[in-house]
Formats: sequence, C-alpha cells, structure tokens
Amino acid sequence: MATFVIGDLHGCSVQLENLLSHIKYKPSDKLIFVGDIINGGPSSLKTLLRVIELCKIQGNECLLGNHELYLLAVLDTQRKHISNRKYGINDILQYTNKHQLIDWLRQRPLLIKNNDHNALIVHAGLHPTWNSVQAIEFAQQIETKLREDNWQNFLANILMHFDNASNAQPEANHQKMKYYLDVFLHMRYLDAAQNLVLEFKSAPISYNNKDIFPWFELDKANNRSETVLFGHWSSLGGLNQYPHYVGVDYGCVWGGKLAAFCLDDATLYSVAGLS
Ligand SMILES: [Mn+2]
Repeated sequence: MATFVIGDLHGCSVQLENLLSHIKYKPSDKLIFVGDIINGGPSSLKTLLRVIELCKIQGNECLLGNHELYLLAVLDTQRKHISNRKYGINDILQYTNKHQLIDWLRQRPLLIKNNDHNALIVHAGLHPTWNSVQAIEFAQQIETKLREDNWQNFLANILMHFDNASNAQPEANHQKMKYYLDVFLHMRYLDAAQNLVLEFKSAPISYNNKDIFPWFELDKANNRSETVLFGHWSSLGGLNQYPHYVGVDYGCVWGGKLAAFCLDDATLYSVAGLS
C-alpha cells in the first residue's frame, strides 16, 4: 500500500489512466488529487466522473482547485461561462446530472492533513504567516460555507469582489474568506512584505528583476515540521529539489507531464502529458 499525490489533471482522462497503470495503482493504495481536475484538456466530464469514482474508495480524496471553484461560480446564475481554455467545461455544463457533480465538488476540502506522512496537501499553497493549525482552521471555515445549503449566496458575495463587478464595500468576513481562497487556490508569488502578488504566473526565472518571491521560498523560514505538497503552478514545471516542499503540477495539459509523488519513498512517477 502506497500513498500518491497526483498533479493537476485539467480534463486529461487518458493521461490519468496511463498514470494509474504506470504506478500500478491498486485499491489498497491511497490517491490524493491536488485539484484542477477539469478545464483545459479534451475530457473534463470524463475525468471528473473518474475521480469521483476513485474517491468512493476509502482513503482516496480530491482537493478543490480554482477551476472547480470557477465551475461552482458559473453555476451561479449571474455568471456566464467564459473560458480561455481550448476545451473548457461545456461537457460538464451540458451533463444531465451536473448538480450531483456540483454537490460532490462543494464537499471537497481545501487542505488535507496526512498524518501517516506528516504532510499537508493544498492546491496552490500555504501563507508563510499561517501556522499549520491556523491553515487547517481557515480551510475549514471555507469548507463549512461551501457545504451549507446557501453556498451560492456565499460564493456570489465572495466572487463579487474577485472580479470587481460591484462597487459595494465588501463585508470584513467576505474579504477574509476571499483572501483565504486566494491563498489556497491562486497564490504563487508574494512580495517582500508577504502580500499576495497574483498577476504573475510564469516561472521565477521570468521575473529576475522583480521584488517577488515564490511563496514556498518565504515559507521555508518557518521550518514547518510537515512536508507541504501542492499543484497549480504548471509553469514551475514541478518542484522536487526541496525535502519539505513538493510541487506536483508538471503541466500535463500544456504538453508537460502528469505526475504522482509517492509519499512513502519520495519517488516521482510521471507519464507524458497532452500532446
Ligand atoms: Mn490551479
């Protein structure tokens, strides 16, 4: 039995099957998907249905990614589906039982604590000012809201401030929740004062002259006892040189690789991404 943390799938169902074969997956293994299951590759619906099926097996779990949050937001009737991705998520939006998928997605965690391997797994990252207890607490606050019956109201209130669609002053609580979502689902860089810098998405080498830092470079000073694993940052091309920070998004949908990191022996497995 082994535990694998699997990178962003983005609708690449063929690559997921290839990866499961490559790691010789068996139901006694544990799979942890870092989120961004959908949007990008040719088969968002098929990939999501497969991950849901896999997560019915005890021990397997999937985080919420920003693309899943985006899907939840599109279901909010005030929004139109706009995707700059080649294939998008129309197959999900046209699916008869899409509300079952939505209800499954909004039950997903923003943070997984794996005690067997002393690991924290998140979609984008952890803020350096948060200790692990705080991070778990902040994740639970969002998870609780998304699981409530009026989750759409909650999301609409938060997302109103994502895209500046409103001039209304956000409530302090909504501002706080938006900040947590930005850290868990969107963060890549911070400035020297540890403020989020969300507009930069390329690899660090692209910004040599800027006063911005990958979040994990600042977080290293905390000497967390846990290993932090994350996805989301495809342009980073994975991160495998630090013992306590492991990036598993190797850009499958961008012609890179789909990766699974085995927590038991710190081995990285990968298969070719979408060509
Ligand atoms: Mn992402």
